[in-house]
Amino acid sequence: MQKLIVYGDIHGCYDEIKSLRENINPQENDIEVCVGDIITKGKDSIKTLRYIQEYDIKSVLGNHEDKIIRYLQHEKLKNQNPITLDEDEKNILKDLNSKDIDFLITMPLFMKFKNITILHGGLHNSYDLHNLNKKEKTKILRMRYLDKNHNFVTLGKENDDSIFWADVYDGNQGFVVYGHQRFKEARINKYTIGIDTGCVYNNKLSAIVFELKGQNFIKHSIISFDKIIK
Ligand SMILES: [Mn+2]
Repeated sequence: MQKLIVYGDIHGCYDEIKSLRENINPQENDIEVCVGDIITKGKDSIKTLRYIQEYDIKSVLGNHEDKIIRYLQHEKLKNQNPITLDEDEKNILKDLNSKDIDFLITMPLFMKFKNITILHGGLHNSYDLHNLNKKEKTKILRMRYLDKNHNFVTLGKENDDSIFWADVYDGNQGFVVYGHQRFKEARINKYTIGIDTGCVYNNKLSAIVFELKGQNFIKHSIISFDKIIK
């Protein structure tokens, strides 16, 4: 039976993605997808990026890949680059080869497999994923909280009235698997599952494994691998 395997934010945690994947033991016709943020923060970003490519694992775009891509695009314009990279990002950039860059720039904002939609941050009930405007595209990568009128709340501006997007999402763009916002355990709502369990913050790396039954992928299990703390 074909499986759809979705990995949470890896952030350069190479040992953990390798171990988690070996535990899941994907078979030849299974589909493997990352929710983005494969790189940055952790110790092995490049090694992780190469591993993902080597095993033909797909990924949607994360805000951390997006930042590197936007930096590269600005560099081509030869103007003052408005994006500032930290040391970690500079080191990653220095080690990227042309294949890595091709992989990064072709990461899509979302992927759909039957009834399952995979994206990095979140979405609003008004969004049509196949017809997003520029602002909506940036929000797909970054969405966490909405205000009481369901407008996007910038990171750090959330308060007691803020609503987590997944709590009001009505399922109109399919069942969404997302990352970006980290939780101690995978966060399950009626139409969503948040799969970033903060591996790079010393918690664990998680994946959700669906099985194809008829025309739909049905939730099967959540598998995690604890962060290796040396
Ligand atoms: Mn993120």
